[in-house]
Amino acid sequence: IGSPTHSVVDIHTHMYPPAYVQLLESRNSIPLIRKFAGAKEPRLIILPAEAESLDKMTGSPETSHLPGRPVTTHYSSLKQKLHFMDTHKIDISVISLANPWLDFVAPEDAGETAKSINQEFSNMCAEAPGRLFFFATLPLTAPPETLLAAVGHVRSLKSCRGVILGTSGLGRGLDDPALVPVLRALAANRLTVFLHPHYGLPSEVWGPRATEEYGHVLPLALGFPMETTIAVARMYLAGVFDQVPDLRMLLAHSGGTLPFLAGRIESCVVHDGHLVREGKVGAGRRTVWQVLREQVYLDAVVYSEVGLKAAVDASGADRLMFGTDHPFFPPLGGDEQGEWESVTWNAEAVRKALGDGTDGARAVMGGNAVEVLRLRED
Ligand code: 5CU
Repeated sequence: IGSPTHSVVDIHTHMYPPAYVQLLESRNSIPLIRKFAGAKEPRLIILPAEAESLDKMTGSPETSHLPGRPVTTHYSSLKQKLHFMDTHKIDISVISLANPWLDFVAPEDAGETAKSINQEFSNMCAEAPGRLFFFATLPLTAPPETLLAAVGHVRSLKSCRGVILGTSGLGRGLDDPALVPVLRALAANRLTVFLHPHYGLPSEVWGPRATEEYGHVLPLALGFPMETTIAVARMYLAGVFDQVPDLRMLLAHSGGTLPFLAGRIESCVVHDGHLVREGKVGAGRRTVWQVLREQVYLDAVVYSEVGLKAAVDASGADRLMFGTDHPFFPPLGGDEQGEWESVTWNAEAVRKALGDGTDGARAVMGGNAVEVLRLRED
């Protein structure tokens, strides 16, 4: 999917460094990594539905019915990440820790845990100079001074280009005024915030049949994108984008459903009596559309040209960046060392939405990431 003159960059690609794997192995409640008798690989169990399956488990279940997903070499091995990149002709990857990051770590441990994990990411990048950069992880449960010190630490790491952030923020969401100083510090240091979901929607919305019958489809396909949509809508309504005008956010999964629903959000704002009475719908208001074009970037991890076209229309082809979501969505039953269909679907969506070999397609496949994340700089 690459070419000699135009870099292909994967900005949505996760790694589980050994220290994080050990942390998850030491746990008894989600998120955790557990070994099961007869299973080749340990299992990563992170979603509430998987915890339910784990709780219901009795005896030794068949290895085909284990909860969670297998922790293959794709999760932690740098050699494997580089092989995956080579297989898919990806020149540069901007790696990040996967959900749920350090959201569960005790306040007193969070600062040091973040420091060592970010250092591990920095070391991995140093092993493949020019090919790897990273989004760091913040100790969000730590006291405010530790959290701000962590921003200072990650900005000093050569290959760090931003931070990956979940939607819970300090525990009360991203519209929490207490988070504003952190967002200001990130913006001041030109650290892009890669916003990624984890919590989805409450399990009840999936109905009583979901756990037994529908696998992970509903929380991953619908819960994740709705979570992102809601988090950004709350930030918008709270005025966070105006309070931190230099903040730049890269939204996972093409912004959830934001490109599709921005018009509806706008209409609901303009027709809301409470907002109008409070003077929040005055002439100086920036619309959701403006924020999408001024402060937001979207990844291209949406798997179809239909969703991608909406993302292009909402934010512009100059604000979209290709991603793979590796190591998630491997080919089931296929060769994990070969091409992954999940990757080719995303690359094909870019070609179909923007045209094969066009400037727009090249920008989305890598040019935008190189510019926005300064990937040619040391
Ligand atoms: O398959 C999954 O659970 C996931 C996940 O947890 N995080 C992610 O980014 N993609 C897929």
